[in-house]
Amino acid sequence: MTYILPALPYPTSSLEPFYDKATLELHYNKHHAQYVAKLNETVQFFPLLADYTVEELLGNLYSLPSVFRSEISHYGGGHANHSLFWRSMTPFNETATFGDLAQAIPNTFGSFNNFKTAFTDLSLGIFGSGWAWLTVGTDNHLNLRSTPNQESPLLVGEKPILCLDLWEHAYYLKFQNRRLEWIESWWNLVNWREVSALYVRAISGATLGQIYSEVTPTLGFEIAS
Ligand code: MN3
Repeated sequence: MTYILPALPYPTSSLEPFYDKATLELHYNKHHAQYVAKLNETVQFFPLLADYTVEELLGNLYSLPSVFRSEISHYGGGHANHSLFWRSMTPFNETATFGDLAQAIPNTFGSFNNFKTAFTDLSLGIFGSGWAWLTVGTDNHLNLRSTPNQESPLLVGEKPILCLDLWEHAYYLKFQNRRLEWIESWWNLVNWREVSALYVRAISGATLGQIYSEVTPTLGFEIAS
């Protein structure tokens, strides 16, 4: 398999003012694209991996040859994490959650606001570069977790359904050292419709391929490539 940079489901200017076009384009065209290129370099001489999606690579990392593991964790994680990051944002202001997730979040965290506060605190507390996650755990319960660098929750068997990039490259051009402003800005962009769809597939027993490969609606925009 040759891994490809997924098309964005919205124009690069459409997340303004919450996510600026210049940062988004640099982030997508340079950072994410580089992870895809390096992942392809890593797997090119290993045809046994040809049938795996990037999520399946990460979910089965410890059954892969150890010589590739750190590269697949880093470059594959970088590819999978950013792919989820893009699809879990939308230019349409969605303040409500949808479907089963609208019940599961308050059931797990007490209220939607508690969840939001806990996720924000988690994001603020990450040292250095990393990610904040809402995941479906192996017991099908919702979890909050952070990971360093490009590590994916898929490495420990959890299925991420929402993520926030806390690497400085994700926000420094506009927000500089004001990480809280980036986090608060990003909340305006969460694509709850998509996160809810991922949740439903994740708790249904669907395979990693099925959970993440389903085509994301283009939201009525022409695809920006
Ligand atoms: Mn990033």
